[in-house]
Amino acid sequence: MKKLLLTGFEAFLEFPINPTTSIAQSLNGEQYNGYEIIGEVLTVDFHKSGKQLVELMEQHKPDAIISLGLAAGRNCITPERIAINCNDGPVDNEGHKPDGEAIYEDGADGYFSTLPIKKIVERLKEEKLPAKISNTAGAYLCNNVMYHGLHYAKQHGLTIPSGFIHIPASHALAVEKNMPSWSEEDLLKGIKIAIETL
Ligand code: PCA
Repeated sequence: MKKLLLTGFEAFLEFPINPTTSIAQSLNGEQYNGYEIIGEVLTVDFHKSGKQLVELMEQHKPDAIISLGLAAGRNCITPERIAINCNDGPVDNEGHKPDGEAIYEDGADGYFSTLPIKKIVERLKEEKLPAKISNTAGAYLCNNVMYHGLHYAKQHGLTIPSGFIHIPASHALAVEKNMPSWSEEDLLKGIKIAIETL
């Protein structure tokens, strides 16, 4: 059976809950749409998160990769179009604060997602789940992990679908912080629909 590497992130910054943690954990070991799902939770650490993804790629040799992250304040599911070769943004969970450095000195400026991002958005909307393509994943850890996955695939001649999807806050997080939110059920349903498009 084919393997899908599905990653989420731990909590970070002022957000005590990261809804992507439980999505990765709950789908870990499940079989869905012809894929065995390997669900893993990454740290929010500029020195480690990308390496963790690459190690998981080397260990499992997945046939597809979907990485998930929280985009607090967004109101819909947003597959990301592009990852850029830049680390910037607020402090990570280990206290590192980059200042616009390249992720790989010799890396491409950017890599486009190889997930079927248009199809994902169409299918989500057909199921009445709000979605749109995002043209920037920022320069924080979500961009960093997406870049690492696509860079590794390029360097190793892998033609697998690989990319990143940002999701809105869950209600549990929005109770703590005032922001747009979705039920955990709908977030999970949205990610399963994304997996169905592969
Ligand atoms: N979102 C952050 C990092 C971890 C997460 O879930 C981001 O958008 O970069």
